[in-house]
Amino acid sequence: MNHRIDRVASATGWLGIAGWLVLSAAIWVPQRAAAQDFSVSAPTMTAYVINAQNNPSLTLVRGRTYTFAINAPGHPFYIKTAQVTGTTSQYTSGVTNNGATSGTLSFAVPSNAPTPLFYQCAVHAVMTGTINIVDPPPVPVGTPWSAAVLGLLLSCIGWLVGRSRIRASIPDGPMG
Ligand SMILES: [Cu+2]
Repeated sequence: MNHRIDRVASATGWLGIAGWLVLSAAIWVPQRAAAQDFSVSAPTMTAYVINAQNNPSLTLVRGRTYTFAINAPGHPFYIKTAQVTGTTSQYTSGVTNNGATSGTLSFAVPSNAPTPLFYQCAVHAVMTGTINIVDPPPVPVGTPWSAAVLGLLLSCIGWLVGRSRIRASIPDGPMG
């Protein structure tokens, strides 16, 4: 009997672990993988080149962090709330190194970030583009959460069964 319970405990424990792995994969991996980095250069004074496109519109997701690898001497790269040159209308929440001409600008998009925002060269009016800010896709209700609940339930059962089996195997003592 003990061997059978042992196998049940072991199997439920592994199912519990599998449930958590499914949860992790379903929720966290897509969130991480979706964040993307941008490479910014300024070969002319007519457009930023971002990931090989001239002044592309970008779409960023609230709650995610993006990095802009900037190599644009003479073209300070700003995240702004309006398409104006100079240093006014900067959007600063979650932004580090706003106005960089080289190095890394990172943007941790706040949950309340407005849309649209813009990137804008401080010197040249035409070096600019739209940054659309969107909400993250909702976590699908069905799969990951039920997998997590099932996994937690199974690991609890596995733990309880395993514990009772261990207790049953402990001798009562010399007088027992
Ligand atoms: Cu410029």
